[in-house]
Amino acid sequence: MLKIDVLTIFPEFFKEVFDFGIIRRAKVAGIVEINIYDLRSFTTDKHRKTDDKPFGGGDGMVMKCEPIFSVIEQIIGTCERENYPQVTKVVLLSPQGRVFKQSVAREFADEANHIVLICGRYEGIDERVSDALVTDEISIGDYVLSGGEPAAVVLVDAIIRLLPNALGSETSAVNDSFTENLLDYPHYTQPRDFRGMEVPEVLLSGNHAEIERWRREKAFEKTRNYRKDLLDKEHS
Ligand code: 9D3
Repeated sequence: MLKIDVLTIFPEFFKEVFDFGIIRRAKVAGIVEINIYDLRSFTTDKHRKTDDKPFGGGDGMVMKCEPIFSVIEQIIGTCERENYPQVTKVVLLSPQGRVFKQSVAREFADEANHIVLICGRYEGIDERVSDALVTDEISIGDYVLSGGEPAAVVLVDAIIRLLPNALGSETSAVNDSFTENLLDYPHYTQPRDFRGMEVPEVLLSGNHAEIERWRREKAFEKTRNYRKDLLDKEHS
């Protein structure tokens, strides 16, 4: 059982997002447990402040470290990274992190049994969180989000579907090394003729060797056209 804890100042953001499809099924099957922690409830001051003005001046606000240290101490039992169990990952979602890839999802799915996701907001998070608590800093790509919450959803989805038995018997997350760095081939279903747009003849032929060859060719063609970087790149 993988435990995923999400730390956020917007717990409502996650209320429905984990209750559909593969994630819901994995929860019901006892493959994963997901808990949302409201950082505001770990504040101790009268105004329940999760952020404050930056030392040194400047625009914007910085997330305070105390609530984050408190919740980590409660859920892991220590807020010293050196004392975490080997299988515990404390992940800070941030634009400064290493970019999330399928290989990173696999790494987490294979190695962790407890993943804590810290969602930042505002201009940033007090650096002492990274210095003392965080084992992995992750970005989901080169665009600006308003916080780490959407990124946390992306990680949770990508990791859970890689867990043993998370997908139904009908599908498999085990891609062979050949298709892993290729875009998918085109898919068609009924009707055969939709407003004059016809399904490629080869798919109706019943010749499975032919079909396999066509799909492989189309996958390469799409990858060459849209994602040449995937073909150039070294494996994984
Ligand atoms: C406008 C503030 N920016 C000044 C250079 C820095 C900045 C701080 C915080 C930009 C975005 C954010 C909030 N983003 C995330 O917390 C985040 C994120 C992202 O923005 N892009 C890709 N992955 C991620 S993971 C977390």
